[in-house]
Amino acid sequence: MNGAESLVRTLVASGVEACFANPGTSEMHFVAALDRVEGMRPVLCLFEGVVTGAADGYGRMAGKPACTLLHLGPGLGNGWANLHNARRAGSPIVNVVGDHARFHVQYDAPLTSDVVALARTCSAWVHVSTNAKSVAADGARAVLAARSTPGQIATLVLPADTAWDEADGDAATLPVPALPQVTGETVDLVARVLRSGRRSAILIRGAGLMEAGLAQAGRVAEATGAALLCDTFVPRLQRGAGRVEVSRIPYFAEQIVEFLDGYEELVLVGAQPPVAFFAYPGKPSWCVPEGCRITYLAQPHEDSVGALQALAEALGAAEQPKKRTALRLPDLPTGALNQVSVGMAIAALLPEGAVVIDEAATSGLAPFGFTSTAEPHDYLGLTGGSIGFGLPVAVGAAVACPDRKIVCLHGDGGAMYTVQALWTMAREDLDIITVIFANRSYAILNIELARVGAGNGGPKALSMLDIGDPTLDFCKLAEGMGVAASRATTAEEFVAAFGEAVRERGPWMIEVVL
Ligand SMILES: Cc1ncc(C[n+]2csc(CCOP(=O)(O)OP(=O)(O)O)c2C)c(N)n1
Repeated sequence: MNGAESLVRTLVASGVEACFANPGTSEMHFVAALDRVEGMRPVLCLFEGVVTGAADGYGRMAGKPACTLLHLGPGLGNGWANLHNARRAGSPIVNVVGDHARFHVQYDAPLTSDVVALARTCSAWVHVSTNAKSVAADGARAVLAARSTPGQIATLVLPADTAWDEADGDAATLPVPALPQVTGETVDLVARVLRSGRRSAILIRGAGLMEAGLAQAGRVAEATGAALLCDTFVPRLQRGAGRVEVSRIPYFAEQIVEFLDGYEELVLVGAQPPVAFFAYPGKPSWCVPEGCRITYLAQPHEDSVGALQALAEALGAAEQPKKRTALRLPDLPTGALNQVSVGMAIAALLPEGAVVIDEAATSGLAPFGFTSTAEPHDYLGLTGGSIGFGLPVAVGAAVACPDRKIVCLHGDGGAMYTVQALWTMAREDLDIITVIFANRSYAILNIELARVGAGNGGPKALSMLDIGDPTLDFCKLAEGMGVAASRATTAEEFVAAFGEAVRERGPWMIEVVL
């Protein structure tokens, strides 16, 4: 058995069952090992940004890591932006990067680069394997690092000779440590804060936004009157009918300030204090109201669901929250096609258990609003602000959850960053409906141009924000990659197309002409 096979065997034994890959010569032994080892699903992606985004989506939905397979520094560089988003989401990823054989590095061949330097900027754990005999154990450690709470990116650099040299066999898997518990003192402190009578909010991120955590948070909210909040961009939120609802913090700095105005106590559960996404001249970056006290119930690495439950008990809260979202579906829209009619249609037709991935940018507000009372679903947001995450994350979510309908809402600008994901959707026959909001513009940047005080923009400036010439034909792009496609110009056409895509299985793309 060579090093590559010992590594793949160890990864599979450690629960890593999917490999999103774009390999090259230095990864050929890893690729060959995939045939000799049962249990690893290889998924080819045609650009590394798709590889890393797919691994992010898989990690968010499976709650355990997939591995990537990237080609030296350039492959890692191409995949970096979606690793950044994944890092911000706390996604577990075993990021395998092939490199030159160690004896080859001295010759400075064309693909030689400082892989480790690049890897450090997006990874919590980086290791270069030095020996075919230890590469399996390195793999086991990488899985352990990736599976910490929250998840981390563990980059294992695999020099080609450590893959092809003889190994001793696979390595023992490593047990994942139990989650650190929040102390009773902390729970009591937060209970006192929430009983103080001061106006309070609880900002939750991570496991606390899953159904079980939300139920505990709902108990706390009903016992104390505290508001339940989540960040603008959440890694994963379970919402819709039957769930305890949280209010999402808005995007722009002044909106956040207004939204948080009057709160005197902010309790953080796996979250950081809210700040503005960007700095603007004369506008605040720090958005917590002056005089508002911040108390941490649980840090991101701690058991936030357990902490919320302990808090609910300490407060003597009722066993179950009384208030859960009631199913309320909008009427099917007719007439003009815009984000409101699209949002109504999606909310009305969304199947139970769907996974909604949101990179709809300026078209996302209405769909988010209408789906709040739709069938229960998961919602995944753009945690790191690097656009081009949605289509790849949809790929990974579909591989992780083959029995769930994946609905990917995307701006046309962002979609062009990683449009190759459509090809993988077709090749793997993934059950994904992609909705592209074709406004032919970088619309958000038109808003930002004025907001940052850069003026209204002349023809050159405005041309940098316009993607309408030539017109992108998303139907042709999708069909050219094997994905069934249709174009909607009215609400009726969208309802018909989305309804059909919900009933059928497999990848669909609907271009919403705005
Ligand atoms: C990697 C990366 N490059 C550039 C940007 C800057 N950026 C933010 S939004 C945006 C355009 C988004 O356009 P689109 O997806 O069509 O959504 P719209 O704003 O039109 O709703 C750009 C280029 C970014 N966020 N990330």
